[in-house]
Amino acid sequence: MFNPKMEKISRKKLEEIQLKRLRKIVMHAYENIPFYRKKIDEAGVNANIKSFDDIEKIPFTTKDDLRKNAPFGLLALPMENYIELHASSGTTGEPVTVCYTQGDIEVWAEVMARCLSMAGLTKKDIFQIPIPYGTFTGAFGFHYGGQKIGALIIPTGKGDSERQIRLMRYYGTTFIAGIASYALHLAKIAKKIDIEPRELNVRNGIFGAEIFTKETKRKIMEEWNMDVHDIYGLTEMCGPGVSADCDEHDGLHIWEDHFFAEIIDPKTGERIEDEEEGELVLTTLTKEGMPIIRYRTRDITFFYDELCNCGRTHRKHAPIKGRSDDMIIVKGTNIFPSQIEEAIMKHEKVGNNWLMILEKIGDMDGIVVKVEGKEKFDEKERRNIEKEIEKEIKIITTLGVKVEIVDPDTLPISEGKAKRVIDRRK
Ligand code: DLL
Repeated sequence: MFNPKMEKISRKKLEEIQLKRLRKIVMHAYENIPFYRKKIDEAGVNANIKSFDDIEKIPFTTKDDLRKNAPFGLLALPMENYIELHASSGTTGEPVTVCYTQGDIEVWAEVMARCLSMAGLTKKDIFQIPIPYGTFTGAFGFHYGGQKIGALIIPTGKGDSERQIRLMRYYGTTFIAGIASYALHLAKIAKKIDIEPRELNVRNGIFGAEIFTKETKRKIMEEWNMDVHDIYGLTEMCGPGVSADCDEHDGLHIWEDHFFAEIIDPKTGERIEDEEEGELVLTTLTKEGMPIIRYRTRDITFFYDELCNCGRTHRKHAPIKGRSDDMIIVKGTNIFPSQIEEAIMKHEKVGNNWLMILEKIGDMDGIVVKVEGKEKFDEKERRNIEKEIEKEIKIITTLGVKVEIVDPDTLPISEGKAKRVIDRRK
């Protein structure tokens, strides 16, 4: 563990720290950010909260609030205190901008070091970061965390997958990080240039930034012969580093001394019980530059009600199932792209790239799921695979969809987050 004292702290002490920090951060936001003062006053609540229940009275912050006050309207301190700026990759709509003080960067490095160490990173590792170094938070988060641990970092940055692979072989990279779908893309490119990913030195990887199903995880493990960890985070909180999974590979530990987490019913806004699925709401507990109170992440998950066998006392949430704004309603049924991915990834004969197209056929919604085959198949084989995946999707979602197996390398690829859904119904 990177910080065993804090990672294994008793629940009682952890909750004391949380409440103390929660009280301080709400007051800090109230006193220094006009947006929060107005919001809290208008809701007619007292910013001087006394208990965890009191926080429920404070209104939520939404992405729209951040956009309306962008780029610098939510800063709590004068400009000279800030040393770095990042912006969201804009998965849905315009980017959201955040600014960090020196202290905020230190907190980010700390939570990232805990996540990376949980995934096996040590000072002895050669840690390659094939993520764009730019306003996207990914690369810098991994970089600061890796530095804190003392690993040897190779900041290869954006793209050029062939070069990434050659550098892995040249330097003997042992640990990689990145976006989940890119790990599979890299494995494919390696094979194309006759490098077997399993024979490289890479033994550990940590990925996130987009839906990351068990099946995708298993595929990455197999392709690379490495252990794979899931890491979650969002620009509004710091970037990657809010939570990650330990070697139990069953749920992600949220660093509760830095983030206060609630799960709510997205429709009513009420808090819900552990083990019940809902929307994750996060409050930064230690972010001095741009504190965010009760942020509606739109990410769907649930809390585990038991503590983990690994000894860490910080609570776990399930892997993110999807975003409530990614949820698609087809023929009245709610589905998430992650469910389609789960069905596809179970099949041995398909590659990793897929796309879902929603269309109106007459008055009805129709879904076509295009999946790249591992190789070119003849008509009969293709039809068989299509039928098998259609059946699996039906089991998981109850929906009848049309699957089309297409030749390898014919669907668009992305070096950032994958775009899986095209909705042509409107
Ligand atoms: O994607 C931060 C990040 C970078 C996390 C690298 C992990 C690795 P944003 O661009 O602001 O930040 O996007 C945040 O991405 O609200 C989720 O919907 C989604 N997301 C992030 N991590 C995961 C994950 C970065 N492990 C949004 N599983 C979040 C599923 C994830 N979805």
